[in-house]
Amino acid sequence: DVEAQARKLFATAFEGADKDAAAPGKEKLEKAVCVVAPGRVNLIGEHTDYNDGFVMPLALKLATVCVARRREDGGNSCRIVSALDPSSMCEFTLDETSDSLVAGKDTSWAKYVKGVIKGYMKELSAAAGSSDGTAVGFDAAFASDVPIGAGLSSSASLEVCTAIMLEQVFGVDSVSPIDRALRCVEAEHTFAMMPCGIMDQYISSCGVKGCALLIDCRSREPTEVNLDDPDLVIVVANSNVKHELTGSEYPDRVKSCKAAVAAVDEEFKSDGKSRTALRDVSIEELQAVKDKGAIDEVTYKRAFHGVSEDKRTLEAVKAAQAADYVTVGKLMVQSHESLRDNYEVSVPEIDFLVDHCLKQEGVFGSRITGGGFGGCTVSLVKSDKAEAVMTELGRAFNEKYGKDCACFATKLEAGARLLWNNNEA
Ligand code: GAF
Repeated sequence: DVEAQARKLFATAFEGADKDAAAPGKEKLEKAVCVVAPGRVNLIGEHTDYNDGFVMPLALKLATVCVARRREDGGNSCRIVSALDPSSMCEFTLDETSDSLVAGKDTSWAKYVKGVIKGYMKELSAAAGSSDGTAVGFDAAFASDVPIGAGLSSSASLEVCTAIMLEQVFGVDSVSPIDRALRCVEAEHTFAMMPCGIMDQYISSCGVKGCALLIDCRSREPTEVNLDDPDLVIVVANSNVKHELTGSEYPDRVKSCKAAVAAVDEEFKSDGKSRTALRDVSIEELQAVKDKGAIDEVTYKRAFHGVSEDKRTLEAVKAAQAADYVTVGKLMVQSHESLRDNYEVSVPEIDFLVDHCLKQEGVFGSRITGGGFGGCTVSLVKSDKAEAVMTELGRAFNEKYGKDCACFATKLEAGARLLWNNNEA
């Protein structure tokens, strides 16, 4: 299990434990804390978060775990290590005048950790209690079972895990879970150069057990949607096509959406309405600016997806609240079609998984989930059919592509939290 991995890594990396001898669960880990932050899967509301729209994700059991301890000598250096590559320990100081916390200097996995630290420097300096405001460093070991590049928010879970680790290690209690998520989004923007919305970090930080969250990405208000239904299973299938969202595909789509908003705002400015995001735009207005030639066909398609996806998401929430999974499923399929044809973020392997899943008995709906260009599908399935659906998906995918797709059924988990704190006697 991931917690055991993180414990063991901490003991071997920082306590000199013999890596073969450290018995799981028997490490000392004095004065250490252990926190967890989950990955996520999004049921519907894709590529809407950066348009001030609506999303409906849930937190997974797959998660990043961190065991960490404040430096006891009061120094400001940090050591971080990841179970993904235990040999690549990264050391740096909490010194904003040095290079160590400068965006762009580190392109390794440590950039996510450093980006979050940067956003907590004020609290870390205050927590140190030193007269010159120098922050105290820490040692931290990370382990995760969120697959990387699978569209399940491995990087957001690392960021949120880092944030809650800092809060726990340094006794910071002034940061709300939503504020924590926003700081992690900032880290993603500035240190990973990814202009993402707030969904991934938000659900990793604020997830609620048994529920998906409808998140209004403008007001940042969450609404719990209880899906803890024994008749329903959420199935995730990983195409194992690695998505790399660091290329231009994602930023290009963000830009297209903004261009459509600007064109509509310009065209209709005499009505005095303020339009700052796709959230404020209607299909009719989009059509009008397209007809005038103010936006091209591709920009129109991108924006059309965003506007129609918001509507679908709100309808899906209503249907889910009424346990009308047939309607939720239909909306998920429409979402997939729009992501495939209008937003153009799907790939053949994902389309195959969705199409094949929809042919199976007991499937309400299926779609691509996350940023796209590979990654996973999410499907709503009747409980008594879930095993058969997963087996058949695996078989058919292997037959077609000669490789496995990892399928799993997930429960709806809680967001980031403390697992234990050895400072509390
Ligand atoms: C990625 C981004 F990080 C999210 O903010 C969101 O835009 C998603 O793609 C698409 O819905 O996961």
